[in-house]
Formats: sequence, C-alpha cells, structure tokens
Amino acid sequence: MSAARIAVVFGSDSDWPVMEGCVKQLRAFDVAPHVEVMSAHRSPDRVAEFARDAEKNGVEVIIAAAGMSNALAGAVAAHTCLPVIGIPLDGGSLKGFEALLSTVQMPPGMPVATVSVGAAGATNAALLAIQILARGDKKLADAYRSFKAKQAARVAEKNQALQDKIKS
Ligand code: RP5
Repeated sequence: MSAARIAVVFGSDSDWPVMEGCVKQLRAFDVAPHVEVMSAHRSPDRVAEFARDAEKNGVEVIIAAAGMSNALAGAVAAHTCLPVIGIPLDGGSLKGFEALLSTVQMPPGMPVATVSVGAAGATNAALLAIQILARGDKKLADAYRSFKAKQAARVAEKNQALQDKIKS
C-alpha cells in the first residue's frame, strides 16, 4: 500500500463521530488518509514525533482537530513544514468558541489554516486538503472540478423544486 498523502489527527476517540465525516469526504476522492488519535496535552511526545516524521513518511497535508483548548493543530505546525489545517471541534461547554479561538489565533510565523467549527469544518478540511494536493495532481483536480459542478447542479435542482412549489 502506498504512503498516506494526508494525515488526519484528533485529540480524542470521542471526536470520531465528527471526524468520520472528514475521513469519508477524503475517501470520496479515493484518498485514504493516515488516521490517529493524539493529544497536544495528553500525549505531547507522540504529537512531536508524528509531526517531525510526517514529511519523510510521505504525508503532504496534515488535518488536526480538537475540542476545548485546541493546541493540537498549533503543536503539529510547530514541528513540521507541511501545511496544517486546523478544525475546531464543538464538544466543550463554550460550544466550540474556545476551540475556534485557540485554533485560529496563531502567532505570526506559525500558520494554521482554520476551517469552520465542527462537522462543516471536518468536511471543509478534507476538501481544502484535496485542493492543495490537486495543484500537483491532475486526476484529483478533475475530480474536484466534477465535485463542484455536481454541487452546483444540486443547488439548481433545489431551486427548481422550490420555484415549482411556490408557483402552484
Ligand atoms: C480534546 O478534548 C479532544 O479533542 C476532545 O474534543 C475533548 C474531550 O476529550 P475526551 O475527554 O472526550 O477524551 O482534547
């Protein structure tokens, strides 16, 4: 089996119900990611080891998600030159606002591309990772174009259905 080009890491197995959406979205493009639970606070040594080795292991983009105080994406970014996409998850008592701020507010010199909170962010992180890989992969670029065209067609269908309904 070839090395995974995208890694999806998250802070707890309790994040899986949301993160499964990210993995499914990647698989819809025939991309099989490396998936692993690791925590910036609870298993910091594994986070550092993973991030340091990711590039030499063939990873090109890292998606890192966590709820509450999300240090994971930033900690991964600190140990790699690969692009890191952060997903703030919404399990905490502040409904993801705390994870949003801790993911997005990175200091200058240490970027994390932060997507929206929760399930929408899990989907968008996968799509953004595909877009990044697609810059050097014509097959993925074509698949992404086709995904966008289908999405637009679905909106047009829904609009047509609404127009028919409000006319009658
Ligand atoms: C974060 O704390 C995890 O990413 C998870 O969203 C949250 C709660 O983790 P558990 O207590 O369920 O393991 O680090």
